[in-house]
Amino acid sequence: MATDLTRIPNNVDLDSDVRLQRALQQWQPDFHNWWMDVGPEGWQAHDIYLRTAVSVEAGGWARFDYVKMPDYRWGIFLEPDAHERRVGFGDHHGQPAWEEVPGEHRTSLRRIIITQGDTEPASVEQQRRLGATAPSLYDLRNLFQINVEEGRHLWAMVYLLHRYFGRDGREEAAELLERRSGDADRPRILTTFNEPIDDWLSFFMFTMFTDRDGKYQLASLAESAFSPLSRTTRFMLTEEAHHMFVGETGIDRVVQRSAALMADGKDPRAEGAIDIPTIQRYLNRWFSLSLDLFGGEVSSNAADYFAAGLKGRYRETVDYSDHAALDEVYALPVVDGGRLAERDVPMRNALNEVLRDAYVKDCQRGVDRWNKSLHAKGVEGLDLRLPSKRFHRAVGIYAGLPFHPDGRLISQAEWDAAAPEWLPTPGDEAHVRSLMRPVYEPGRMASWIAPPARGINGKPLDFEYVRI
Ligand code: BYC
Repeated sequence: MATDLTRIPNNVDLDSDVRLQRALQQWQPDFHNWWMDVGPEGWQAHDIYLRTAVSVEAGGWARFDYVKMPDYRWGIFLEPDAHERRVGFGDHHGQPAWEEVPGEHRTSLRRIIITQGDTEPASVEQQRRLGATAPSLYDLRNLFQINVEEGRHLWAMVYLLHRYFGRDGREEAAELLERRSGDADRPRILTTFNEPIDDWLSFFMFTMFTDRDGKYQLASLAESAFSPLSRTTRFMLTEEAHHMFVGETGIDRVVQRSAALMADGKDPRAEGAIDIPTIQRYLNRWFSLSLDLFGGEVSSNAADYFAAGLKGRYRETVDYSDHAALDEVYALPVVDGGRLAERDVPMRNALNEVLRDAYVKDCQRGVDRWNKSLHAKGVEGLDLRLPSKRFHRAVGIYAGLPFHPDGRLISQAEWDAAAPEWLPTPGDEAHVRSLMRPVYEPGRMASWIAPPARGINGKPLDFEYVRI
């Protein structure tokens, strides 16, 4: 495909940077090929009612129109510069923020940007087959909106690699299109981004829990002393909000549907809906997989990133007064001689855990909302719960150890016996899969999900969000 960079909406003065233009011109056709190869399967020629970012001006940054996905204008946007921005934390606190990459932090910064960038195409690959089974045109459109925006987030990281990291940045940008989610030889970097997402319950759990990890990681990068990273992640966060909305309201609608059936004395499974215990098991799975994405509880990487000013805490500038975090400790429950005991960890080494705590609180707010929907229909005693941070972990100090969802360390035999109550069983998966049938008549919903409260951009629910 001919590369026409004038079509890339941007606020980074792309026209005046010939070297950057050349790098992006080489990368763009590869991105297009990647999108056609492993992007949304079967929908590339359809008109989709999409939001496109066209500027960063408050209130006016997005435009809605019918677009074919391959023609989506993946733009490059950075939030405007804060005047005389300063490093907000760590050992360089108070010094002027950086407009270029300091040599001593180049390797770490590049690694953070690559890891962030790698998750974006990974999620598109994970979700590529969901278009065959969407529960409504509204949901189908939301899936594609998320997919194109993850594509744009990849562009955002590739812009940083091309603009600030020279030749090795360009090589890394190429590799972002070469790894594949779930591939045995060239997997995506982080664990969770290699898990398949083949059904819509998993998709809503992923956008609720895994995209929310994105929110927290991006927010901590928004604090970065490297201003271009801070500015681009701040703009990404505005798009991320919609992804989490899709997840949180998606699960809420599944819960509402099942609660309404139960209120009528019916069994959700028998009625082609999803029973609450199955929803709980999917929640347990995706919440624990997403907790892994924060890294180890005790991490010298996290301490180094903080000291250097690369990655701060959530709302570092607003919520904290001590930006050095040198004198505090974090009381961390660790397994010691077969029992849990608290150990004080120097705060800088516990920053992954501090971020994870902020994340858990945010997830709890969503779960409370789902329980409200249960109670509104008079369903009591089936409240959904977040399992303990220790449950079913594959990364960090609790990895592979048998923990009860309430956080107690149990024996392996107890775990083996109870795991089918806690994690999706083959029977759950078969039931959920059996419900995955496309419903593509405007305004109609699948049997297992309630309609959303409202349509998109003021349009009615029976609007043709995807032209079939
Ligand atoms: N999988 O010190 P540790 C999003 C590695 S989601 C595999 O404990 P650290 C999105 C680690 O690399 C947000 N490996 O962890 C959501 C290290 O390797 P080395 C994505 C893992 O480094 C939905 C070793 O284990 N953004 O945007 O403090 C849709 C020890 O690591 C994992 C970011 O993640 C894992 N889960 O923290 C679309 C931000 N965890 O050094 C998009 C950038 C750890 O021994 N990334 N390891 O070779 C980071 O800040 C950090 O890399 C992490 C890990 C927070 C992920």
